[in-house]
This record gives sequence, structure tokens and C-alpha cells, in this order.
Amino acid sequence: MFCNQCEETAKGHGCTVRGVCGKEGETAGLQDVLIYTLKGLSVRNLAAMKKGGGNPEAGRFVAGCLFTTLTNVNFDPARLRDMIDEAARIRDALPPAGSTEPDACTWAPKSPAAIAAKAQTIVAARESVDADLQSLRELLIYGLKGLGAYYHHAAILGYEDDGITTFMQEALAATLQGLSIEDMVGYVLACGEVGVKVLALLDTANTASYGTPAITTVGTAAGTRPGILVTGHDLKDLADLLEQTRGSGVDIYTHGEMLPAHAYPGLAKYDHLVGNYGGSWPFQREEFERFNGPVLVTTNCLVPPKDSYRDRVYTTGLVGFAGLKHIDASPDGKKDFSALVEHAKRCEPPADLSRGDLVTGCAHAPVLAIADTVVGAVKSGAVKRFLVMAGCDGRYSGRDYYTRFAKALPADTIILTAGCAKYRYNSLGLGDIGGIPRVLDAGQCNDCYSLVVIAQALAEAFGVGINDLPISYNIAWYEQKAVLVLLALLSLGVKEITLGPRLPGFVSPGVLAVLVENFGIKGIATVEEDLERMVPGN
Ligand code: SF4
Ligand code: SF3
Repeated sequence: MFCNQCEETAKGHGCTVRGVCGKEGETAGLQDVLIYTLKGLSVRNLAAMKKGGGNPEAGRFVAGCLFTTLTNVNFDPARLRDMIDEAARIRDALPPAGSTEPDACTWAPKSPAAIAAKAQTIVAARESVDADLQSLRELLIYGLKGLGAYYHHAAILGYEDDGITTFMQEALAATLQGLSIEDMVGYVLACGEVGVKVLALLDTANTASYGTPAITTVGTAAGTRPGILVTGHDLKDLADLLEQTRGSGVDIYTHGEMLPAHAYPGLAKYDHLVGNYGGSWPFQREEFERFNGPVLVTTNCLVPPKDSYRDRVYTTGLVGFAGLKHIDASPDGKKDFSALVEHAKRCEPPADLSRGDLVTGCAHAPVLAIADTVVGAVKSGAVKRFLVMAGCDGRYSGRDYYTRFAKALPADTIILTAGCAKYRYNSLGLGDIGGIPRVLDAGQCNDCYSLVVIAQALAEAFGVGINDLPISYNIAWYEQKAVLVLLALLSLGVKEITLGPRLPGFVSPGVLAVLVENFGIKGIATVEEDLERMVPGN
């Protein structure tokens, strides 16, 4: 195996025996082969679309498969094998793209041995490609995984866009074409532009489905009734579970990236959505153990479970892990969560992990509703600077940097955040400035679009360009949704982004030089140095 797609990749280079995430070599190979087959499917589907044909369902399928290969989503070889078979079936039902097609269009996943051999060929092929070109291909593929993930989230709620899925297929096909460095850079930047579109689509999907978020204080104390813990990003799963558990005597708690669910009127209306339990995904092994009741994992990030609680973990949607119970949707799209409810009733209530109240729901609508206050606070000097600290949390010990950085910020600064990175500082009690919370949590990483809208609104209010605002970017990344968000920010012309806690292993020295020269991207240094650079004269 060779996998370098996340921040925790072994030795900062690549996992070659077993993933730091727990992914086995077999699973890594299956994920590579799935992506490879999607490339062939895309070549054929695009050719058919040009002639007025094609498979209109293929785009959504591709998005779901890309999401499946994201870090910490699906560890189950059997599920991945089924997806490869399905990808090949869809591909083979399309007419050939021409008299000479790439191997990805024609190879057949005839047996586990054939798939394993193909996986080895794919890994070996990396060696024969120019390092910068390979780096750009990987940057593009990882951006596409983020794109597929966000598209899948929107599509689940009924919001789709053929332009986005066509780009996804064009970009996948482009990685087979032996394009020049310049052309690949073009695709990478285009991926960011389409990323802005998908984030906007998802924003519309969420608010149309569950209402406009409101700035909301969420309790973290454990109650006295049995509970179900919901983690991941899929709001529809949570909504369906809340509806099915009404009056059951079972409480529902959010975990990790589900915290912002409390801000949506369509979800907050359920009295038995009682609070948030625990923190971000890296701490789930202790937190799930202490929760005592069943846990529903709707999307990333799943950590291989401990034996002490594995019988209480249920996966759903694209998430998979061999041996865990999986809740599938029926053909009409409905999911039956009754097994979790019955399971919860047999369990003790959660052990208390209280970390005080957390504030969330600071999405673009509620923040822009207080735009006059925010603009006034900047003009009066009460707010000197905004720090965008969005992104991921992770296990790497160096991530305490973000807690130390947040603590060291002067009292006249405001953190704009989204994603699970916020758990490094959202319970520090950083207070407010004239009623504006000093940690403005727009929501999940899925809600990064809010940060873009807020920045654009501030730029308009002050009549300046986006890079002339008193905003610094100190982004934490871990997986490929964050790669897409980074590309989206670059496509909007945002410069001088600080990225940490470690730079991606898949970025070659040549590509890094381009990122530094054109966008001013840097890695983190010490808290003191970074503070001086981002909040000069603090
Ligand atoms: Fe390694 Fe990250 Fe890939 Fe897992 S996802 S195998 S930790 S690089
Ligand atoms: Fe977190 Fe996995 Fe990226 Fe959604 S839950 S931000 S890491």
C-alpha cells in the first residue's frame, strides 16, 4: 500500500504497511482501485455525454465513491469490493470512448487477486511519474474527495448540480491524460472554484432543510436517561433519528462535528436533543466508552473501535468497518433506527464528561444580522483582528499549538471557525467583545462557506479587497475535506494562509514553491512567532 492523503501520514511521507488511521493494506489497495475504476467510468461517461447520452446517475455515484475513500470513512473491504464491481458495471454499460481507451476503461475486477494486482500496479506507477506532476495529481484527487464528500451531503438532502459532477468526472479523467504541470495546476485551481460552488449548494441544502441557524448555547452535561450519541456530519441521519425517538424515553446527544446541529430550528425543536457529549473525533475511544449507550457514526471520522464498546457502534451511509452493525437505507431511502433505540434502553445513562457550555451556530445569516455591531466594533478599535482558525482536529500531539495560540491571542481579537478544530479552544471561555462571541463557530467543516460569506461581507462593508481585511488565516487540516476548503480559499484569492500542524506529505518541494510564491502559504512556526506575524504588535 501507499497512502499519503492525510496529515497524519507515516513519517510525513506515506503509510506503506498499515495506516496510522488503522486502514489495512488491503483496504488501501481497494480504495486506490476504486478511484482508478472511477477514472475509466468518467472517461466513458464524458464521451457518451458529448454525444447526448451518458448515465445521469453516474455523477452522484462517483461523488459517493470519492467520499467513501476519504480518511476515516470506510475500512470495510467487502463494501469497497462491491463499489468497485458497481463502478465497473456502470462503466461497462457505457459505450467505449473511442478505439483506443485507457486501461482504466477496460480492466476487469474479475477476482480478489486481480484487484490486488491492480492495486500494486497503481502504487508502482507513482514511481515513474515526475514528482511535481504526481504531487499535483494527488492534490487534485484529494480535493476531489472533499468535493465528492460535500456533494454527497447536499445530494442526500435533494440538492444536486450537474455542473459539479461533470467537473468531478472531467478532473478524474484528466489524471489519466498525461497533462502538463500548467494544465494540472489549472485543474487544481478549478477544483477550488467548484469547491466554492459545492459549499454554497450544501449551505442552501442545510438551511432549506432545517432552517437558518441561530447563535446557540449548547450544554455538555450528561443526563439521567439512556442516550444515543450521533457523530459525523450527516444532518439527515440525525433528523430521522430524532423523529423516530420522539417519546421513546431515550435522549439524543451530538458528538464532534454534530455539535452545530443544535443551531438549526428544524433539529433544535426536539426536546430530547439534550446536548453535546465529548469533543472531537480523536478522543472518541475514551468518550464512546464512557457514553455507555449506542453510537451512530454517520460519516467521518471513525476510529477503529475498542472491544469495550464495539458492540454499541452502528455505522450508516458510506461509513463501514468490518464487524460493526450497519444501518442501511431501504430502497425508498428510509432508515430504520429502532435497533439503536432498543439497544439504548438496555444501557446505563452516559457518564458525565461536562466541559461547560459551547456556543455554535454563528453561520453567515446570524452573523450578518449583527453586521452593524461587528463593523462598529472594528471601527471603534474594540476588535483589532479576526483569526480564521477553521479546519480539522487530529491525534498529532503538536495540535496543542492551536490551544496555546487561541489562549495567547489578545482580548481584542475574534476567532472565526468551522470544523472540528474548534474543540482545541471552544471551551476555553474566551468570552465576548460587546456581545460578539470571541469564538464565532460557523458550524461543521461543511459550513466553511459561511466564513467566506462573512469575509466577503466585511470586505464590502469596509470597501477593501479580501486580503486587505484585518483577517489572518491559521488553518488546521487533517483530511481531504480540508484540502478542498483550502483550494476553495485559494480560488477566491485568499493569500498568506498558514497551514498546520504539518504540511501535506503529498506536496512536493516544487509544488510547495509554487504555493509559497503565488499564495504565500506557510507552515506553522511557534505560537509566539505566528502571533507576531498574524497579529502584529499584539
Ligand atoms: Fe495513512 Fe492517512 Fe492514508 Fe490513513 S488516510 S493510510 S493515516 S495517509
Ligand atoms: Fe473533523 Fe474528521 Fe476534518 Fe469535519 S470530523 S473537520 S477531521
